[in-house]
Amino acid sequence: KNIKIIEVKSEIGAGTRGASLGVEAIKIAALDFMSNFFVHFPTEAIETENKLLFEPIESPYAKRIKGLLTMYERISKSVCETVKANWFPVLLSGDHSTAGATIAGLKMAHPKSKLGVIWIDAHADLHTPYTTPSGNMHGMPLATAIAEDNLECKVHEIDEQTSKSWNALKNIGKIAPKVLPEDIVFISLRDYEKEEDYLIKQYGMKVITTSEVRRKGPEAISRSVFRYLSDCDYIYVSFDVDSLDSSISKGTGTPVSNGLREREAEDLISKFMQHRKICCFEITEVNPTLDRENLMAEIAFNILQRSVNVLMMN
Ligand code: DIR
Ligand code: MN
Ligand code: MN
Ligand code: MN
Repeated sequence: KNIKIIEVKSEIGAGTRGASLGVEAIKIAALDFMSNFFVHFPTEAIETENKLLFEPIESPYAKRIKGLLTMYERISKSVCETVKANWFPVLLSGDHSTAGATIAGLKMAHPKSKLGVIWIDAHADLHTPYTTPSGNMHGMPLATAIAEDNLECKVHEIDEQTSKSWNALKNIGKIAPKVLPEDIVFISLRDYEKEEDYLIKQYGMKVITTSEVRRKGPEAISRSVFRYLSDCDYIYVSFDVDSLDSSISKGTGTPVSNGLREREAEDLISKFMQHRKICCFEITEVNPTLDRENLMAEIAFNILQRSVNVLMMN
């Protein structure tokens, strides 16, 4: 596969500042390891809307959603064009909010195909402006991908502007939903709210816990994931580094205990990358301002490098 790197130094979707520095921190990790990894691949940098952080919040239940919509347009277009030009997109993003745009771009490139998603994350990222506990958009990208409002679990009333922007996020590329909820697999999910649990149960989404990964190993997990997604034509892997255990993931905005070990994540992800249906890989939520040394970015770089090596052999 021909790899193209797409950088998105997004910051507006997270609740803690610093994720926009994650991409540079990963490159610094490469330099510290004396690796010339980044020399080998064409890179496109997507313009961000981080300037909005200096302005007052308009939508408390969907913070800076207008900026996110602008980014969804840019990212989905870039991902779509990358795929159509026969490149394999590897996204390095700041916060996870933009992953809904990655999914949109993949669907826009293959509108008639069925897309599956492997979401490696402590969180489900299935909130909507109607249910969010924080207003942070990085808790919502999968809800945009499945075009879900979750009004059954409604907690807040939404103003008209917010509702317009939310509908625009769901309908980006004029295809909704981009993925069916049943075609999403969560890995190491362990910190989610009851409104997200409602959707997971209602749609029967697949959840693989940290202890299952540990017990069964990468081969068996990978086999069961691809069997589960066997009617999908293409599969996207989104790797939120907070899926890793909090003992090694201090350098991310929302660390959670009982997560994956570095080796478990690396072995599993590189196993996934061997599969012919894998069409895109994303690493997100590295926040070096929260870290001791640059550990989180170094782990992310190791996983990136091994995954890309596997992709290039396939
Ligand atoms: C929580 C935390 N579910 C929220 N989400 C995070 O604010 O929506 N996602 N940290 O990565
Ligand atoms: Mn996430
Ligand atoms: Mn997360
Ligand atoms: Mn199915």
